[in-house]
Amino acid sequence: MAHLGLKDFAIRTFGSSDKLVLLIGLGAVVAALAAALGALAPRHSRTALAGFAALGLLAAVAAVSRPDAVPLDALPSLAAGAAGAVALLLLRRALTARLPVPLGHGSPPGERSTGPVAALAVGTGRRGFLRTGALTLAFAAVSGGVGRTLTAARDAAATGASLVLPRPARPAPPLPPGADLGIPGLSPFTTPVADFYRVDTALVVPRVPHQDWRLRVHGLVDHPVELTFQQVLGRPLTERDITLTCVSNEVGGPYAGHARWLGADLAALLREAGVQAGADQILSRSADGWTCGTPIESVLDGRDALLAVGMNGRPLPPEHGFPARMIVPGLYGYVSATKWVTEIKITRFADEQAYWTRRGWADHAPIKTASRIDVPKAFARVATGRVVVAGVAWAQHRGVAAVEVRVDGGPWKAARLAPSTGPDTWRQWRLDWDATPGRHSLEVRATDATGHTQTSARVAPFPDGATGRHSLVVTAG
Ligand SMILES: Nc1nc2c(c(=O)[nH]1)N[C@H]1C(S)=C(S)[C@@H](COP(=O)(O)O)O[C@H]1N2
Ligand SMILES: [Mo]
Repeated sequence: MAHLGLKDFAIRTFGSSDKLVLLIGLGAVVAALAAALGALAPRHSRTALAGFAALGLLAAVAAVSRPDAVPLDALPSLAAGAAGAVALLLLRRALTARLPVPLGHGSPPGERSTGPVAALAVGTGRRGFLRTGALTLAFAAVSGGVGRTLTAARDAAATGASLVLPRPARPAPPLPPGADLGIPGLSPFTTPVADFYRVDTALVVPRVPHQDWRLRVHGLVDHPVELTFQQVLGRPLTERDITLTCVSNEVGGPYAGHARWLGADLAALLREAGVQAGADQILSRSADGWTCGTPIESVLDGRDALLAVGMNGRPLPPEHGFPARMIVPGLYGYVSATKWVTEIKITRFADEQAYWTRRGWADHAPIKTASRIDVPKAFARVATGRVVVAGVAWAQHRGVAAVEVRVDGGPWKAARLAPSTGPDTWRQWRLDWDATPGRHSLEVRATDATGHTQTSARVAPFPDGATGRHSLVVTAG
């Protein structure tokens, strides 16, 4: 069970929006280790130097073990380790050079000041130590600043902020009035891009300039193709409302969002390439090396699978896959929604596995029927009398047929559903409840268009999505 827990932790921690916390934590740990090595240095200089070398090596191994790594990626880490060691030597020389008896083995005093490292030192004694320290800091700041400026310039070119996307050849049907019930605290029907959940294995968002981007379609196809971003924009584009959900979403969890996507017809692209008999998997790969296995039949069965370039009327933001990503209605994101996609290989499930399926997650993962109470919030205090209970429900590519709510385990009552926007989107719902004073539990369940009603059996997200009903407790009065 422990390894399942770890996988869950990994998909969420490295996946969700807590990356800033992760980065700050990493920085703090490295700073603490460096300080400890510095404290060690006066008495155990060899150990301290070895410590910096080990830190650099560790970081290099981490960098090279990333899915898209090239050997050169080890360089910054090795350089950082070496810089740490050199700084340590400089500072130590500066501090000890004036001491009457040199530390360590009794080498002649002259040797210490003529060594290559001592020649770099800018002073000796306490003043020298401070000056060397200041110079070391300045060097770190300048090299860090130069690095940041270079990445910022590259990022600006990569964001595509100035891009204007073509109009869709097939626009999305307008949303029926009332698709958004407009209830305060209820998730808006269309999730603003800034609030859209983010899940991926990338610690730093990949920045892929659209000018350099290519999509290669190959494998078990008659005509391999390679597309530029301009060529994708030149195809007839489809606009569709599709709700995305993550397999690691717990019952009542936040990892679902709705957007209006714009993209090229993925099925048409595959048909042009000519899928060969026997192929059953689309193995897609992102610019950062993550892979995803999608059943071919789900993309070719007539649903609106997209090679998406737009989200809510704008180019994809870098966090959500600029310049292009896959969107396949009805399947959890890890088997359908490759961001920063650069490669589509037609293959067979029996021959190749993708990033998460190699780690035990299911290779076929349709989104399970689910519902969530958004208002009132758990443990909220509400007035007695009429209380609006509201939320969202989803059952992508089947459609939500009914939502029911019950209070304190009593009879199920039908909630009022917002008008349908098709089988691939979530639906908002509301129920007016007459609250009596005291503590109450609220519970929700959805039924999809195939007649399946959510079970009460609680199952964890691993390996193919959670089941169970969302419930919460509120106090009226
Ligand atoms: N390149 C890449 N694409 C990815 C992932 C990833 O880790 N790397 N994660 C997938 C998962 S698990 C989900 S749920 C969706 C989330 O898409 P979003 O971050 O745009 O909400 O992206 C999918 N696409
Ligand atoms: Mo996911």
